[in-house]
Amino acid sequence: MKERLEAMKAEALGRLAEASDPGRLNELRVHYLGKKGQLTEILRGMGSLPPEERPEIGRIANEVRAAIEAVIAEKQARFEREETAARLEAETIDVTLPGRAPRIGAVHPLMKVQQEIEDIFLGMGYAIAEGPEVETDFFNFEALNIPKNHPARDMQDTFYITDEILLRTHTSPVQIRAMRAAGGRTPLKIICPGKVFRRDDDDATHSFMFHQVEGLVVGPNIRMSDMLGTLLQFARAMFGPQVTIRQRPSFFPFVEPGAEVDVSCAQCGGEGCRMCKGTGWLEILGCGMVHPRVLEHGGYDPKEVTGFAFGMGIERIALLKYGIDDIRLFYGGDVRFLRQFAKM
Ligand code: FA5
Repeated sequence: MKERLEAMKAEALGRLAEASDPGRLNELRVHYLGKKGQLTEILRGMGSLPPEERPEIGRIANEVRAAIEAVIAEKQARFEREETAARLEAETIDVTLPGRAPRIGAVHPLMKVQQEIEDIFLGMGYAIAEGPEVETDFFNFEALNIPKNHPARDMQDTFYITDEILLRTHTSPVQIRAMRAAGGRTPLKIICPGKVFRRDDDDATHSFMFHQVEGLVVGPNIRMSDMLGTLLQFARAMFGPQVTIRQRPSFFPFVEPGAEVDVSCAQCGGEGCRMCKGTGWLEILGCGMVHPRVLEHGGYDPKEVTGFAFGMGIERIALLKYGIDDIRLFYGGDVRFLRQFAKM
């Protein structure tokens, strides 16, 4: 029996030495040490031994078991170490590789200018109002003192959807909506930024869709000088403290008197340059004192209150502010153009 145990030990150690993976190791463990394994099989014959020999055989059997277990444990540990090392190797991150920097977007220059205009007027106590881009003929024209067949309709070539529904040609209809929403309350001070649409041919300074900001103030004793002071303050906040403004008489049916306001060219300081076409001045907006009939359409009594209104093209302000010479660049979606505004 002793020889059988020794022979089994030698065989087991030899086969264990050749085992090359944890699965095989487990097979051998079960084969030699398992409940139905070789060692149990041999020990089953103990009963036939004389009693004095049994302790000796028991000792040898324990030694054999311990020797086999030790080799299994040692190989098991080695396999685990190798597996961990292989996994670490496979998961290695090369920290010296250059990273992939995410591309950072930028606020569109038109939205930047719009936000800047909003900030300037919010700082002067104005609220922001909004109105629909699809408008009725009434709000876009009639209520603004431009009846059907009035020649002033030709000033804004219109996209009609039906006879009575159109794409708004300016932000001025929001004047009427804001006045009606205010229900006669004064003072009313709002600006309204938004998209407008005209059947203009696209060129360097015109687009069929562009953006305006409307302004409206209504209250007792609102005067033309209030309007000019407000617009001067706006022009200086937008283009720099050195600029000044001038007004030229102009006609819009919804104001009386009406004017166009020019700002002195910030590029040349009024000397005359390419930007201002040698005049020293740049037109930025239309404005005027709100026509009494428009106040009435808004629910105000023109004997009690007066008001001023203005409307500017956001594209025009952006062209001047950034020295851009073609409005179409704003709509092209060319990231090389747009990226320049990321850090401004
Ligand atoms: C108006 O739209 C008036 N509603 C402005 C106004 C409001 C006057 C309140 C008085 C009181 P006008 O048609 O001039 O006015 O347009 C205003 C500005 O929009 C122009 O100065 C110009 O900067 C811009 N604009 C007009 N047409 C286009 C176009 N096709 N593309 C880009 N900008 C345009």
